[in-house]
Amino acid sequence: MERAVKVIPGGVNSPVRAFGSVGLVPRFIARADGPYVWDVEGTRYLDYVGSWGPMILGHNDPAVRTAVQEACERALSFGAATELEVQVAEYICETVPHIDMIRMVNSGTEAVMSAIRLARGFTGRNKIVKFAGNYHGHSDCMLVAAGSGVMTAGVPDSAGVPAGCAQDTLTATYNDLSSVEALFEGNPGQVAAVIVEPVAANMGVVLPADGFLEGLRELCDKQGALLIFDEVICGFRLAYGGAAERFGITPDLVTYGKIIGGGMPVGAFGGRRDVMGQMAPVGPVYQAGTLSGNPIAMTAGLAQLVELHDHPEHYERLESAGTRLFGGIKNLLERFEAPCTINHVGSLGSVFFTPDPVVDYATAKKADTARFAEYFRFMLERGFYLAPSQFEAMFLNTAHTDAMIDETLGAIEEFLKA
Ligand code: KE4
Repeated sequence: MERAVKVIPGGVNSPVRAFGSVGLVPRFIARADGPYVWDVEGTRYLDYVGSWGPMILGHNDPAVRTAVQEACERALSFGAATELEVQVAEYICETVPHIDMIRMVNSGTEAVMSAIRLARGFTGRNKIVKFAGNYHGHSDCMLVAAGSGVMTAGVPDSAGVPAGCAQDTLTATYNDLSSVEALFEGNPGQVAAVIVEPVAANMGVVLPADGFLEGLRELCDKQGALLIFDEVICGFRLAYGGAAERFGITPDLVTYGKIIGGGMPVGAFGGRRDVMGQMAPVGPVYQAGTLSGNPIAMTAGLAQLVELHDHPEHYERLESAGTRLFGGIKNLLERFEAPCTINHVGSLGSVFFTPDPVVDYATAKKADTARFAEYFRFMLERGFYLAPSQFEAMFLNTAHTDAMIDETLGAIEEFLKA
């Protein structure tokens, strides 16, 4: 870490990795396999971060690894059209009902930035509605009341974002449809899109209230705005078709990241053909990327998606593992009357150190982050690697066994007793 901070700001290539809010020196990870990571001192941890979501099959999955190793024999990057990119796009369009067309990029941030520009280009409108506590990557206009690392750092907006950029970003309250209606009424005919994390996971996990997502769909239809589901976390996790499938809502555009790359840098945006058809080179909305659709990244992503799609039992396992872990934590919190609450869905969950229900940014911010830091440190010392922030999620993967989950519950029980 002393070496790192001399040459990398804060010693990390992404702020939330710095362990700032948990007051520890970050563990430098050397290798991973299945549900485990090992740090440079050889200490093994049961990993509940999974690279923040991508490692849904566990680390070093044989199907993904062998496909990548074999692809490397053929070269790393061409910057040219390849059949593989067509195969990946065809596969996703065939297996995800609401995706007519898709464009590959290199990160979730890039996917959201591109989808926002597309929505503005398609509608001819400038305003974008987002929700306080939702995090959509670090493009300028999305760093307004953002979640994840900015929320962790307690600075929901970033320096360096010109007022001119932020002024077109309107912030609503998650799970509060009236706050969205008010923004539409206050900006008639000006809202290009509403972008939402269909299950929020960047202020900790916050589930959509009954009718919330349906209400957004209706409002966007009524107002002529596009509904963008940011499924960078939910996509291919909450179901193969993501939150859109799980909750039965059809967005106009979806953004992906994480799982779609199988651990390699991949983002994507896709959806309605009439909207996607506005993208360069066939339409007026420009977007580009040297390494977009990179052969190695596409190989890793396709291998992971095919494994997930061809084996629905993976999703049954993720559901049962989530019920065991998060249901088990809920029982412990009740048994010890801990001033905590837990939100979870499928293989995603968060323990909040506040007794009140967490349904939006304001209630999430009530959490006792100092107490979370104690919990994090307690678990890390016992070999459990959690996301180093109250405002992130626990990510289960198919490599976590019931025995490992029960061990985790045992450690949490010890913490609650202490
Ligand atoms: P990336 O640019 O980090 O690939 O994706 C940005 C992004 C967009 N949308 C959602 C819903 C996201 O959760 C993310 C990124 N997630 C964070 C973890 N909460 C990435 C971890 C980090 O910043 O290092």
